Parts: sequence; structure tokens; C-alpha cells
Amino acid sequence: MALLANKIVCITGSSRGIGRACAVESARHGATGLILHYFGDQETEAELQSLKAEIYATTHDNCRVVGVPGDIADSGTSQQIVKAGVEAFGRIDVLVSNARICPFAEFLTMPHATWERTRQVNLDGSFYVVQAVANQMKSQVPQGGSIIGLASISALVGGEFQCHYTPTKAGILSMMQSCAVALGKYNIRCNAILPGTIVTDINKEDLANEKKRGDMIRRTALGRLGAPEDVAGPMVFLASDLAKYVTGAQLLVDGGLFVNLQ
Ligand code: RM4
Repeated sequence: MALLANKIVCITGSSRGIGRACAVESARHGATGLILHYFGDQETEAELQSLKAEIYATTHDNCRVVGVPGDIADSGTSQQIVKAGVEAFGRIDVLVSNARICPFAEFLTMPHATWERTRQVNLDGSFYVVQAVANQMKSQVPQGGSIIGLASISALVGGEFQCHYTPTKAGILSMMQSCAVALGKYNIRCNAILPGTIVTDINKEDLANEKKRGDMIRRTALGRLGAPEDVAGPMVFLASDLAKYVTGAQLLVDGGLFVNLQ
């Protein structure tokens, strides 16, 4: 079933983790163009090359990929993303605003630079790319698109070493709600995905602590932590026309972590 047939999908932070899984799943679902943003250092450059190879090897033949490097905290990167996307494909149907960082840290001793960088990447970066792509979606014919903000279960609950990070996730959820209201008249839908604990590079160190890992697994109703692929399916659904009346929604993708009090 090709839910994204002929769609042009743009993903920030696509070289690894959830963004990467979303890229592969979009191609599998028939997307014909992928605008893949990545950070642009040596490591993410290599990751993007392997992602491209994976997409070309494992999905359909007519999916073209355009990579756009840059720091998402810099608003110029978002302008570049739109420019490269429109040059290659003429339009953007789907935006997955995904690029995030979470340097786990104690609150009381946290350097302000950690707070600022986390806010700049997660929240400012989201604002810039959502605004830039929404302007493109407004001006294209046919008008409209689907914007998906990667928020988190952390938009709803706290974390001892995440006092800088959880406010950015709450902010992204709130941004999607207000953008849904602001952009509905342009046929642009905006929704938030709230992943639970998904095993990626972002929490590798944190989950290396066996006790913490075990505790997190026990809290899920499904008895396991998430994989990036677990988030990609719901992303495809929200991006697709199956979700054409869904806007301003929040979708927890957490294996039942949030509801499990006791
Ligand atoms: C999530 C949640 C997870 C953590 C990631 C980094 O939103 O807090 O448990 O691993 O953030």
C-alpha cells in the first residue's frame, strides 16, 4: 500500500535515528522526492550517503533524494532546505521537523550554553523550518501540505536530567497546535508525534545504565523500548491523505509508557 505515492517529503535530522527511519518508510510508501536535511559534519555526511544507498537499493525506482547539510539552529539552513527542495521537485507536500538534541544534564549545575544550544536546535530550529516550509506550502499549486513536529512524551511529563529539553518538546507540541490554527486556511495540517523511549544515539549513554533501561522497559505496556521504525509508521499515516481531517492532534507513540502509572 503506497500511502505517500507521488509526494515530496522533507525531513530534518534525517541521517540517523527516527529521521532516518521516516525517510526509508516514506520512500517505501511511494514518495517520489525526499529532501533530506542533515547536520553536515563528517559523520552525518557518511550516514547520509549510506541512507541514500539504502533507499535506492530497497525501495522503488523513481524516488529521488536531495541532501541539504546545515545547522538547523541557523535560520539560513531552512531557507536552503526549501530552495533545494523546490529546485529539485517544484513543491513540498510533507515536512517532518525532527532534528533534535538531548544532552542529559543536571539542572542545578547546567551551563547556560547547554540550555541555549538545546533550545536553539530543538525549538528555534523547528520554528524556522516550519515557517519556511509552510510559506512554500501556502504558495504552491495545489496549495497545502502536512507538517509533523516530533515532540515527545517529554512534552507531557518531566525528566530529572531533561530540564532544558522537556520545555522544548512542550514548545513543539504547542507550536503544532497554534500552527494548525494559523495554517488550516491554506490546507496545511499540523500534528505532533510524541515518541516515548526510542532507542537511538540520543539516549545511548543514558540507557547504558542497566537499571534505568530495565525500569524504562518495565514501564511500557508492550514490554519493550521503541525502535525508530515504530515511529515511522505513524508519521506516514499523519503525512498521508488517510489523515486528511487530522490537524492539531498529538499522537503518543510510546508502547504504553505514559498511561502506566501503576
Ligand atoms: C524522550 C524521553 C526518552 C528519552 C529521549 C531522549 O522524549 O524522555 O525517555 O530517551 O527523550
